Amino acid sequence: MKSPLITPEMKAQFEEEGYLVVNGILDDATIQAVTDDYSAKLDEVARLWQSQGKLQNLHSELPFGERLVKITREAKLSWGQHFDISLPQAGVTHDTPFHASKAVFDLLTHPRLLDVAETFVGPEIYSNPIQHTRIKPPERLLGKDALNGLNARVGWHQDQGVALTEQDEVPVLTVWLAITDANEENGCLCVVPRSHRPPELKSHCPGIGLGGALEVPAKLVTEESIPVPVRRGGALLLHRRTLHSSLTNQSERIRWSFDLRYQPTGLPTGRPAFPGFVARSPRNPGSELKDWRQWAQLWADARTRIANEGTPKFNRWDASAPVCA
Ligand SMILES: O=C(O)CCC(=O)C(=O)O
Ligand SMILES: [Fe+2]
Repeated sequence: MKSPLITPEMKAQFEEEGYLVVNGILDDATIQAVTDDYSAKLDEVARLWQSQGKLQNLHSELPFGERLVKITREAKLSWGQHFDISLPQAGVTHDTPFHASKAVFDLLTHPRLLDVAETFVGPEIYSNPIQHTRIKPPERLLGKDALNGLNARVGWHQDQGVALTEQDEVPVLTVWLAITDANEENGCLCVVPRSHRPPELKSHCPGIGLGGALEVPAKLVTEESIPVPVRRGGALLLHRRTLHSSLTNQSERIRWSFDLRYQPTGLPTGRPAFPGFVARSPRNPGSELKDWRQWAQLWADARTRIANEGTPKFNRWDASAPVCA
C-alpha cells in the first residue's frame, strides 16, 4: 500500500524540489537488530585486524559506535567494504568482503519502507542493487589511505550519473536511511533543490573524489545547496537526478546510513553486473524474494563471476574529457 507517512503535499514537494525528508520509517526494534548484526561484524573485523597485527586491543567492552571510534583511532583503517552491502566497482576478487545478512535483508524489505517506495514507484517494487552501508567515524581519525565514500565525505553527484545509461528513463528512487541522527556536524547530505529538473546530467569525472570516486567537479556546482538533517529512523528521499553530496563527519561519534534504491520491476537497474530482486509484487507474489540466504547467494555469485571475468563497465564518463582537466 501507499505510505500513510507521505501526504499529498509531501509528494508534491518531492516532485517540485527533488527531495523529501520522511520521519519515523524504522522502529527501534529494526534499528536494534541491524546494530546487533553489525556489532557481530565489527567484532569479526577487529579480530581479523588483531590477528594481522594491525590492532592491539579489541575494546570488546564498548557499545557499537564507541567501539568503532576507539578502534579507528588506533588502527586508522577503513571498515567500508567489510560493512558494505554491495561490491566495489573495481578490484573485486574471490575474497572481497561484503555484508549480506538477515538483519539487512529485513531492513531492505521492511513493509513501511516498501510502502514509502510504493508511493513513488508503484506497487511492483524492485530492489535496485546500487546500495551502500556507510558507517562513518570522525573523519580526522581515518588514515589517508582509508578515506573513501563509504566512511568519509562524498562529493557532488547525481545518482543517475553513477549508473549506466540503460537506467536513464527508469524512475529509481533513492532512499537514504538514517540509522543515527545525521546533521551538519556529523556529515548529513546536502542537496541542490530543483536540480532534478533539467533532463541532462551534469558532467561527472571519474577518479577525482576521495578513494578515486566519480564526481561532478566543484566548479560546475554554482547553484545554492542546503544541508538536510535527518533523524534516526527517518529517510531522505532523492530523485535520481537531484545533485547531492555529504559533509565531513566532524563530530566525536559515528554517522551511520544505508542508501537504498527502489524502482518498478522489469526495467534496467543501471548496474547489470550486480543482483537486484523483486521486493514486492501484488501481481505475482511468488516472484518476491523472501529468503535472505538467497539474496546473500546472489551477491556471492556476482563476486565469483566478476572475479573470474574481470571488471564490467560501471559508468558512462570519460576521465579525459576537457571538463575533467
Ligand atoms: O551518505 C553519503 O555520504 C552519500 C550518500 C549518497 O550519495 C546517496 O545516498 O546517494
Ligand atoms: Fe548519491
